[in-house]
Amino acid sequence: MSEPFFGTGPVRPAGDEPGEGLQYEVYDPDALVGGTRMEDHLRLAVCYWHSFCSPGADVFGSGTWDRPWLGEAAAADPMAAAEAELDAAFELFTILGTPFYCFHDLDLAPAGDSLRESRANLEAMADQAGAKMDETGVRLLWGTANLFGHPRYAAGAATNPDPDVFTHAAAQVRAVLEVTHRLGGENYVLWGGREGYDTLLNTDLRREGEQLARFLSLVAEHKHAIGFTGTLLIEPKPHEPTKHQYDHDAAAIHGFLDRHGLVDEFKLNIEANHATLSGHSFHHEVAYAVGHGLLGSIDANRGDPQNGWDTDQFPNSVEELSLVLYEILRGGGLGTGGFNFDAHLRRQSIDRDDLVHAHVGAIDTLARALIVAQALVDDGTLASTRAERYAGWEGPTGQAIFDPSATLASLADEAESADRRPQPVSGRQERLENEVNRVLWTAR
Ligand code: XUL
Ligand code: CO
Repeated sequence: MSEPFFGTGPVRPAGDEPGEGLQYEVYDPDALVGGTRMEDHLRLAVCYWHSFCSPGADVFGSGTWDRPWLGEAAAADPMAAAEAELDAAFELFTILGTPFYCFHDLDLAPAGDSLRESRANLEAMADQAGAKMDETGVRLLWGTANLFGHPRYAAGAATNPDPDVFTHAAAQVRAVLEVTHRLGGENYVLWGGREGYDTLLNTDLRREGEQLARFLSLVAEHKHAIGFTGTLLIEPKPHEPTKHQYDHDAAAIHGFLDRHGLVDEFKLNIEANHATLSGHSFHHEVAYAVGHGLLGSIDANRGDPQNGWDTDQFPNSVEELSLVLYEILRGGGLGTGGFNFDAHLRRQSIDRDDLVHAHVGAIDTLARALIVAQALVDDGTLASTRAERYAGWEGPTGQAIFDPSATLASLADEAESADRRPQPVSGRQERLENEVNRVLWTAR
């Protein structure tokens, strides 16, 4: 083991006696919330890419973060640089006490000169990651392939006009799906990085949709062929980098999967900032996924309310996350999924330990939101108000509408002959908002 990268020791759980060093305000892995350990509810994961693989550059300027394994070091000896990066990554996971991590193939290992060499690099680095996992007990929440960074993918991977790009993507996914399986990964994510278009002037929408469906069905077949029992996840995003991405939002993916007979093979990895980019709230996207049995996992971050792009900031809103966690708890929890921090520091956050502080704040925010969400479940006001609002559908008219023998005419005849005059009732929105705030302010 090299010199420690961070200047911080392990962050102590909130329940421990106060002492030296950092301590969580709220997060305590063993604390029970609704009878389940916090760690098991939240299944927290640190993402490799934003934390370790980027120097903090933006379109106006070069990197500002201290990541010594990037740049010249990576050019001189890419595998040694990847090992130094791996050391720092597992040091952070251990400091935070987070049970999971996530990676892209190219986060973990450098690309080689050929597909074969890239695969060999990935497998060699996966061996090292596996040894670190055994040593620390940290597990893999999901693996994924970077099918968007290299210029060959500028016009998409599966949806590229050139079929040789499709097979190149197939090779990358095969390699990282197998590595994910070997490392005991609990999910495999497909984010359609550039599966979309920049202009319709050169795009055959229908053909690209068929290509994407073919790719997804091949991935599902391979999952079964190798005996991978984890969950395949698709991550919705409406745009950025392309003008329009085919995996626009949860409902668009649901329709696409249904159209292509793939709905039983995939679930969704919902990302907060992608939800807001699509004009929905994070709450909406999670509620849609839970409501249709499609929730797989979460990429937790936030956007900036005053600008419109994917700023990937660490989450800090208990209010937003409480409603999200409320839906998740009511839906029975995350299953094989977890909360992955797909978030990065701001460019001016140049101290190494800023990465620790960012995660600590985000983890406490989630822990607090979990407590509020459980209190909302226990309080029951939202659930009972909703049940009461739809109670008519349990009664004779509601049942008759769904009776297969009903026709538009039979229902119309019954409405005319009974001469019922339905009365509007209050949606009680403000009262419900007050109820949520009451729990938010008082939950312990
Ligand atoms: C991009 C994004 C990705 C995926 C994994 O916006 O969210 O990091 O989560 O490829
Ligand atoms: Co993401």
